[in-house]
Formats: sequence, C-alpha cells, structure tokens
Amino acid sequence: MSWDFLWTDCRLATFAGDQPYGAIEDGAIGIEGGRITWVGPADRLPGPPSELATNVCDLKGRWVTPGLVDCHTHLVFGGDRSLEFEQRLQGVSYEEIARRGGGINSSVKATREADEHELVAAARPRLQALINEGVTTVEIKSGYGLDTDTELRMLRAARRLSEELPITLRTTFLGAHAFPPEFRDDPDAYVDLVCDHMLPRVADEGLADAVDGFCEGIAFSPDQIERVFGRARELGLPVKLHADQLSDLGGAALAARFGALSADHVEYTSEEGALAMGEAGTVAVLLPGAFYVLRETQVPPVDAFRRFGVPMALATDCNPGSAPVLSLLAMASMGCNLFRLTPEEALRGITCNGAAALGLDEQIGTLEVGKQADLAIWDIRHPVDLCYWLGARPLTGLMRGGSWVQKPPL
Ligand code: DI6
Ligand code: FE
Repeated sequence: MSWDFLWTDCRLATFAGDQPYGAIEDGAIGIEGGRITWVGPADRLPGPPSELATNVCDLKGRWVTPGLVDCHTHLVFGGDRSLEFEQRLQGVSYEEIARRGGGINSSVKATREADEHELVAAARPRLQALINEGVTTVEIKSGYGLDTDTELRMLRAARRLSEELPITLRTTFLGAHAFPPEFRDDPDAYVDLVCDHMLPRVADEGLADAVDGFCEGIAFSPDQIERVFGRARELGLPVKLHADQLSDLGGAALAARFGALSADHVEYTSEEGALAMGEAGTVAVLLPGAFYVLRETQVPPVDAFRRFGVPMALATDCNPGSAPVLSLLAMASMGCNLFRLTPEEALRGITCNGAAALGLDEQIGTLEVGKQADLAIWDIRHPVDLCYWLGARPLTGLMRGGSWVQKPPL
C-alpha cells in the first residue's frame, strides 16, 4: 500500500458523522490520487505510517477542515464603486442609487469597456485573497455585462482564472441581474434576449454550470424569472435565485418550484417559502456581508430553516456594490453574530452546505473517503475559533486535489 500522503497527529473537523463538527481528535488522513483514501482515529490506521505513505506529515496537533467553499460571488467585474459607498454613508439608499442609474449599471458600463484580459487581471487579486484564507472552491457569476458579448466574456474570464489559480470554479450565468439602460423602456424585450439568445449561447459554449436571477422590485418580477428558469431547465442547466433580499416577492418558493440548488439572501423569506425550500432540498445561502453593508435589519428566518431542514450556507457575495467582501471567515463570524447561527452551522455553511449549494456535495465539503483532497490546516485551539476571531488569519496549510497550495511549516 502506498498513499501519496499520510497526515498524522491532527484533529479533524470532518463535518461527517454524528459528533459536533464531525470531530475526530488524534486523527489521521490518507491521500492518494488527489482524493481522501483514509480518514479516522490514528489508532485504527491499517499499519505503521512509514509503510502506508510516501510522505508522512506530523501536523503536531493542528486542526484540519475541508477546504472552504464560497458558493456565491460576483468577483469578476470592471471598475470600482467606492464613490457610491461614500454616497450611501451620506444617507442615499442602495435602491435610490440604482434608480439614479448607478449601482449595478455603473459596474455594467465599466465591465462592457473591459476586455477579457483586463477582467481577469482585476479579478485575480480578489480570488487570490479568498484562496489565501483557505478557500478551495468558488462560484463566480456573470451579470455585469447584460449584453450577449459581455456576459460571455465575463464567464470566459472566470474560467480563465481557474486555469491560472489553484481553485475549483463553478460559473453561473446571471443575465437576469438588472435591466440594461438600452432596455429600460421595454424590460420584457430584455427577458426575450436572455432567453432566446444569451442562454442558448451560454449553454452551447458550456460556459455556465448554473443560471441565476435577481427577483426583486428593483430587478426582475417573479413572472420574468419563471421565463428565464423555464428556458434554463429546457437547456439542462440547474437554477438558483437572488430571492427575498429587500422584500418578499415569494422568490424562495419560486426557486423551490424549479428545484433550485439554492435561494440566496432570503432575509424576507416567509414560513411558506422556507417550507417549500425544505421540501425541494433547496439550500438557503445567507449573505451577511450584504446585510451588514446595506445596514439591513430584517434577518433571515434561521429558525424556520432549521425547523424545515433547510441546509444553510454562507458566502461572501463578493461584489462592488452591496458586498465588497474578501473574507469568508468574516462571513462565518457575521453569520453567528448577526444571524445567530451556531459556530458549527456557520462552519458547515462554508464547507459542506456551500458545496451542496453548488451541487458538489458528492465531491467536496467534508472529510470523507472518496472526496477530493481539499484540505485546510489551521493554527487554532478549536474549530469555534474560526468564527470567534475576526481577522485572525489562522490558515497554516492548504491542499487542493492532493497538491499543496500552501505547505505548512512541518
Ligand atoms: N444582489 C446583490 O447583493 C448583488 N446583486 C444582487 O442581485 C449586488 C450587486 C451590485 O450591487 O453590484
Ligand atoms: Fe449576489
């Protein structure tokens, strides 16, 4: 028997099994061919470590978790919106800025002006910041192009980033993010463009793993989202939805009706919406960064999600408007402090439930035999420290698919 790696003297937060955090003290983990080949208490290893693996690493009691999963970002975009931040601080609301033609549409203007290379160059440090914190899987949405060419360019830029950086990437087509200025007087014609031109091109070129929309008073109506989702399903693409962020338009229930992977934001989701999500197996993706930046007060119905068995994920929502956020661990902290998640729920939210929100729960998100060897090594005394401290930078090693991203000091 020869595994590529065997890690010994480590504590594992597997997020599998019945223990809190799926914890295994005095654990060991074997890695072969990019996958986890053995995991459990060290005293049950099937032989002496040196006979089991080519590389044996003594982790000196450090904690190991699955690589983190950021399941909702808009980190590819052109331009900058820091001036709007200043306006908001002077009391102009996010919705008012959007109505004045700023907001998402100011990013659209800058994104249309950027070529693929410029989009990649601008996004690279943002993605790198997430990786530096322990993230091994990221979702990136389009949605700042709002014309066929720019939407496709954003998705290509995202795909290119995953060739350059050690990250597993999922791309999401978000053509139904906002109405571009040229369609302001005929929004339904823009929905036609999304359904009849953009979606078939995106599907044809294999550029997106899922389709998203923004269902809101300042964006797309439930009827318009239904049209987009109907077309996505015809093309065989799974859906997800920005739902009930600023008001309750029944977005979560609509998402559930289409068997959505996730409904995201969900601050205003009703009991019925939460029930429908539970029945459909739709993940609730909570985005406390946007809640914090927009100074929202309505918290998502976490108790209803618990009661109806809705898995909860947490993500950065990294975007230039409502969530200039580059720390997933900060979202775990905010998930606890602002939304009253338990630390274990918060950590499941950035590992296994984040994976489920991407339809990747068979491949990543827990420490179990057969899963991709995406592993983060932490200098912490207990997993709760990952949520408890803000800004601590506790990552000391990172492996993705069995290759080192950051080698720990051994
Ligand atoms: N909700 C959000 O939080 C982002 N998009 C969305 O539909 C915000 C996007 C932006 O303001 O640029
Ligand atoms: Fe978003």
